[in-house]
Amino acid sequence: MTNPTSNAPQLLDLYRVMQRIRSVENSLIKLFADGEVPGFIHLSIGQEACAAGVITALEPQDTFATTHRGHGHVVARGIGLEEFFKELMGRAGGMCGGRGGSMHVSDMQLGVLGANGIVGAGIPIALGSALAHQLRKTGGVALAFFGDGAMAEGVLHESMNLASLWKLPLVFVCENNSWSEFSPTERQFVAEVGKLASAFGLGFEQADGNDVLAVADAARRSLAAARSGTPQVLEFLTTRVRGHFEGDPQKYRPEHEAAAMAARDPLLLAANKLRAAGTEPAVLEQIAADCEQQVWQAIEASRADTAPTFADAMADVYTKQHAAVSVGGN
Ligand SMILES: Cc1ncc(C[n+]2csc(CCOP(=O)(O)OP(=O)(O)O)c2C)c(N)n1
Ligand SMILES: [Mg+2]
Repeated sequence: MTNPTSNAPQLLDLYRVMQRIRSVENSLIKLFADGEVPGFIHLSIGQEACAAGVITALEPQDTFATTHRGHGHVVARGIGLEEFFKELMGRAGGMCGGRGGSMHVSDMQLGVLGANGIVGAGIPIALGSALAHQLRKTGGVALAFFGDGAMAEGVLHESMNLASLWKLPLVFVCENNSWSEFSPTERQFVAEVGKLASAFGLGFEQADGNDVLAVADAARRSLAAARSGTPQVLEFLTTRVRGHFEGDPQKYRPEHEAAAMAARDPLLLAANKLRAAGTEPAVLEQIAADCEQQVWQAIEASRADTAPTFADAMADVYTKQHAAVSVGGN
């Protein structure tokens, strides 16, 4: 059994990351309700341990592709909060000039290959990145985040096949929150992701996705194996606390889930362990206060920024060639 006191410094660092994500997501609930964030947003409240635990195990040269529910991953990787909020609020200073929003957050300098609105579509992007790591001998590993909703997607199966065939430095990371939009996983997929892993000859590990230390340990093992040419699959069992998208009334969801999820809150679980190891409650309160302050400072800066001009909003949408074709009526 692990000694809680010896893990406390690592757990406190991970708690900080989880709290930062939670503060970002909580602020977005309010911003979205107030009409300050256009489009759809999918919040990762309840899944912070997956993001914090996996991302902490990455090396600087590693890369990852995330999903429509990707705020936690990019925040854990250290994406600039101002650029992030400006993007979500449709401002010119966002990392995509305010044109992409929540489902297009990215930062190539940090190896963040982008969020993605198409289920499963980040997986082959990560596969390509893993191939680039292998060919260029960067020593890096690529990660493909996906949800249980992507388990039945052909592109996952094809990517697993190629990863195994070419021995790519790739980790498939399934955040299984047991819901895909409004349907439970068992209504979507006949098998389990672990069985897919074994069918394709990939290493597999499953862990409690709300226990941040368990996530970090599993991620470190998988990354080490993938770095030496044995691609891996990780499955984290976690909880989607909010609706599929912000504003989803969730009438399809059994009422008892809320209490079960509250008891498994990853921040609560980590805070309990930290207190048991002697961390003063005031330390945790200060972390939350600091995160709030940083988040709202970034939001104020975003509010002060302007929307992109019409010309900037249209830039890079079509190449000249395509523009000419579309004008020509094709
Ligand atoms: C190819 C494709 N099919 C369907 C959709 C509609 N859609 C958006 S999110 C989603 C469910 C995704 O569930 P999961 O992968 O488990 O991720 P979660 O939302 O639980 O994080 C679906 C079906 C889509 N965006 N892309
Ligand atoms: Mg899901």
